Amino acid sequence: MKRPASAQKKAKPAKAAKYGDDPLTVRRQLFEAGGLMVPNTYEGPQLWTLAGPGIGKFAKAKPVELIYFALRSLGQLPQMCLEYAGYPYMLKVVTSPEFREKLKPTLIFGRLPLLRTLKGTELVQSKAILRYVANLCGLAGKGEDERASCDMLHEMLQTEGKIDGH
Ligand SMILES: N[C@@H](CCC(=O)N[C@@H](CS)C(=O)NCC(=O)O)C(=O)O
Repeated sequence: MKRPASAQKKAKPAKAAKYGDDPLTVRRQLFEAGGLMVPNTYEGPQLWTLAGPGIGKFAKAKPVELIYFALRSLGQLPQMCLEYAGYPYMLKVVTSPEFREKLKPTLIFGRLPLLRTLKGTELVQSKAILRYVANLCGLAGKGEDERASCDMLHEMLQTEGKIDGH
């Protein structure tokens, strides 16, 4: 049976990112490097940039830069907000040896995640980063009460939510 013409059309390949490293290559190299458990003797690539494109009303927005390790943890929520809103971002993934040698000494509190804001401020502390990103993406709530309610839910999920296993 002949398939309808619309189904015969070849699916267009996803638009290649204009900037950033190829995600599949990054995944493979990260795997080869040992993910989070990168030995100090590892000599391959130590830093990758993954690009999240701007979509819809944020198609032309300036990207923010997020730096974190190859894990979800404290980098995941801001990344989810950016993805959900279609806000462009550059995620720099660093290995632990690269972090220890080059990045850690330059950080105000010596820890990641770090977000470089649109004005170039280096913001650390995951909750501060999340609030900044949520505001940028228009996801922080409208008006004081809604913003406070968003904060309340976030704090609950960070503490009680985890304790009760939800
Ligand atoms: N309170 C900080 C904690 C940051 C933190 O503990 N980061 C860890 C990774 S999840 C880190 O940078 N560890 C490396 C180190 O301490 O040298 C936040 O919420 O951002």
